[in-house]
Amino acid sequence: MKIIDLRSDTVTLPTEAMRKAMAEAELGDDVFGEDPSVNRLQEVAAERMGMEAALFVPSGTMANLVCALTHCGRGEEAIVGNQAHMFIYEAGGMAAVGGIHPHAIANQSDGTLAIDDIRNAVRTDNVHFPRSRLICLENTHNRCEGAVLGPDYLQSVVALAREKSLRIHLDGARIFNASIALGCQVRNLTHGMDSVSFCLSKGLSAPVGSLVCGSKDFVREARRRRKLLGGGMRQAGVLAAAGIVALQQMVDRLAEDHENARRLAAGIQSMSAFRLANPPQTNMVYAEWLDGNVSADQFLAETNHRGLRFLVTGHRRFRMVTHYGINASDIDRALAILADVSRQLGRISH
Ligand code: TLP
Repeated sequence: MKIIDLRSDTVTLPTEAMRKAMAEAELGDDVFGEDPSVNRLQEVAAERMGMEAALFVPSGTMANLVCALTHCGRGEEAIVGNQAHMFIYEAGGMAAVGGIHPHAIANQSDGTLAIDDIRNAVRTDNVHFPRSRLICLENTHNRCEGAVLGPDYLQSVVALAREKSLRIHLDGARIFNASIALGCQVRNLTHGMDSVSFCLSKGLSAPVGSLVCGSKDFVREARRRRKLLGGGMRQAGVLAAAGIVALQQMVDRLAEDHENARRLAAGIQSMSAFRLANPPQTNMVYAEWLDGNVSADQFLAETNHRGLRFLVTGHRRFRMVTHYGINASDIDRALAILADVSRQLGRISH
C-alpha cells in the first residue's frame, strides 16, 4: 500500500535527473569557494531572485538565522509576525544565538503584517528601547495557510522600511509557490528586499539545501555567519547539483501541487465532519475536524492506519501539503480515507 504522505513538501525525494547530476557533479572545497557546482548554483539562484549574490546553506532555518545575524547585532530588534516560521519553528535561534530581540506583532489571516502595526512597532530613539533593525516577512506564509503576499503589499513594506531606515528579510522558503500562484516572476516579489532565503528541499524536491540572497556585501558577511554556525560544507557540490536541477526543472510543475490542493480542499469541504476556513492559494490545505470528542491521537491513529499521513497543527486543526509524488488519484484516495475515518470516529464518539 502506498502511503499518502501529506505532512509536508519536505518529504519529497530527489528525481532521477537530480540523482544523476549528483553522481556526476564537479566538486571542490566550498569553504575555499572552490566548488564549481556550488558556485554555479549560487549564480543561478542570484539571477532567478534578481539579487547580486547568493550563498548555499544546509537548511531554511540556517538561512533565516544567517540573515538575522547579518542584519542585527546583539540587543537589536527584529519585527516579526507572531505566526512566522522564524518566530515559532526555529528554536528561538535569533535570540538564542544572536541576542536579537524578536518583536512579534500579529499576522493578519492573509499572512501580512498590517502596515500600521509595523509602523507602531518601530522604536523611537530612546535609551530604554532596543534598536529596531529588521522587518521579517514570509512568502508563502506557512501558518497562514500557504497565503501569498503580492507585489503591491510587499512594496508598501519596502517603502516603510526605507522611510524608517530598517532592513527587510523575506523568508521565501516557498517563494516559487507564490510566483506560480500569482503568475509573476520571482524577482517581482523580491524587489527591494535586503535579503531573501528560499528552500530547494520543499516543493522543488531537492534533498538538502537553501539559499541566502542579497547584495555582494551582504553575502560576504553572511558567509562569515554561516561559518560561525558550522554551515561551511566542503564538497557541497553533490547537493548543489541537485539544487540546479530543482531550479531548472521543478518550478513550473508546482502548479500541479496547487491544483491538487484545490481538489483536496473541495473534497474536504463537502464532508460534514470538517470545516475548511479558506480555499487554498498554494499547496497547503488547513482544515478543522468538528467533533470535539475525537482527540488528535484518535484522528491520526485512524488515518495513519489506513495509509494517510498529515500534521495536526493546533486545536482540532490539521494541515495537508501537496507535493511532487502526489497525484490526483492519491488525493481521491486521501478523501476516501477521510470519509471512512469520519464515519468510523462518528460511531466511536456518539
Ligand atoms: N517548515 C517545515 C516545518 O518546520 C514546519 C514545514 O514542514 O513546513 N521557513 C518556512 C516558511 C518553512 O515552512 C520552513 C520549514 C523553514 C523556513 C525551515 O526550513 P528547514 O526545514 O529547511 O530548516
